[in-house]
Amino acid sequence: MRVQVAIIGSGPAGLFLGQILSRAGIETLIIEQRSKEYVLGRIRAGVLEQGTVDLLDEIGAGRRMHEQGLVHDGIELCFDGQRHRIDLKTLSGGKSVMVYGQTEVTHDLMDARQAAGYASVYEAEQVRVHDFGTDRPKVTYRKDGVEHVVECDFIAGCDGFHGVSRASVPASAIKTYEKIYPFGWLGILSETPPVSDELIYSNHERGFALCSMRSHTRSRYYVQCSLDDKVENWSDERFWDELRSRLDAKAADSLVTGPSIEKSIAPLRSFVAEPMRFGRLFLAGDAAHIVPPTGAKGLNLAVSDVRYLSDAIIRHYGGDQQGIETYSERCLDRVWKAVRFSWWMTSLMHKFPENGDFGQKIQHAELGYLVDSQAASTALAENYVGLPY
Ligand code: RFL
Ligand code: PHB
Repeated sequence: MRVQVAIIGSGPAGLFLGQILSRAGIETLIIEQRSKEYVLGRIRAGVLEQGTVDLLDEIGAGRRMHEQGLVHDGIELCFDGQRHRIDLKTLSGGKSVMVYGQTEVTHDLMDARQAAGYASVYEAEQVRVHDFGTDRPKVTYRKDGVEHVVECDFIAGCDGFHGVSRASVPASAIKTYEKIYPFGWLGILSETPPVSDELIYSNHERGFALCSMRSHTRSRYYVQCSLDDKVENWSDERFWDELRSRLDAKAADSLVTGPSIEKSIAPLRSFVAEPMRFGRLFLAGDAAHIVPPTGAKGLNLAVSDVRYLSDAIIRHYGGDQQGIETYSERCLDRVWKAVRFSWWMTSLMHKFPENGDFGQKIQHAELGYLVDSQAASTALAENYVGLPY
């Protein structure tokens, strides 16, 4: 078969791209190795920047988000047993974030794609990308024992950190930058009301903790854990006790606990691959870069890549190659700023025993400066709500 753009991966990057291009009259095929149910079962991001909210609206998939999502005008930083509010809205000149789960975004985009009748293949095996250094790239995959060949003009590698797209680029053509953090996040989801109206990021001597939510009745909580820790080591009770110990007294007292409905450990990593275009293969989202979740940037960065990529491809079909030529450069400028912010938030909020007493004093001084200085709080706010495109 032939399509204009073959999209590998049905995560947020692939689904947003598919929707924008298909609506612009460009033929796309999404090829995903997992089942729809598996993709929807992954619990991930929860915070959408205004630009992500706007894009979901622009492609006609924002209705449920506006009904069910929670607009947040601030976040709280907790340290020394006290909470300090960062007024995102006032400090950023009127911007907010939307708390709405990645699972729901994915759900809404899958529904919109299906309703419009655009093509997707799930449970594709042995997905491979070929000939992207030529004008006639191809994607091959197997489905139900049958081999399929998709000829296309462009391949969009939206297949996440472990995908096949980046792995298919010769090592000599790509440079990668990586930082692995010496801890992970243990996260749980529970059908309990959130402990507070806003997210709480807590720096505590026992380690970092984050109180987030999916709705007024569903909470998402995380605690910093060691890299070799196992979910099996964490009963619900142990998790709640640990979380409570890392919060201020008021939050600890009002925390409502209950059985977890999901529990998982994620390692923390910063990673960037450069460039993000190899001939007619483009990388977008986690396929090209990973940030630790502390700054809530991963999904939002995938969306900003897709804005640039869809613009480039639409312009290409209008006879203008400029967007294609500058895709990588435009993305990476914003990517590195988000990588920096996520690294900074991670360094500020977590426990790093290897940094010693000096490191701890510096971290503490920085937290104090951050909440006392309008200039410092403003820098946090403008990055958290999302830098301009
Ligand atoms: P995804 O979502 O990983 O989707 C890639 C898709 O590609 C498929 N795939 C393949 N398909 C075909 N052939 C192959 N060979 C393939 N290999 C893989 C996969 O099955 C998958 O369906 O990447 P995408 O679309 O770039 O989206 C990125 C986001 O998922 C990610 O950045 C965020 O979840 C990160 N993140 C957060 N981001 C935010 O913006 N705000 C947050 O609050 C936030 N919180 C988080 C997070 C990530 C977390 N974890 C689990 C690391 C919290 C956590 C705990
Ligand atoms: C989440 O709700 O899953 C979440 C929120 C904020 C973050 C990371 C994760 O920084």
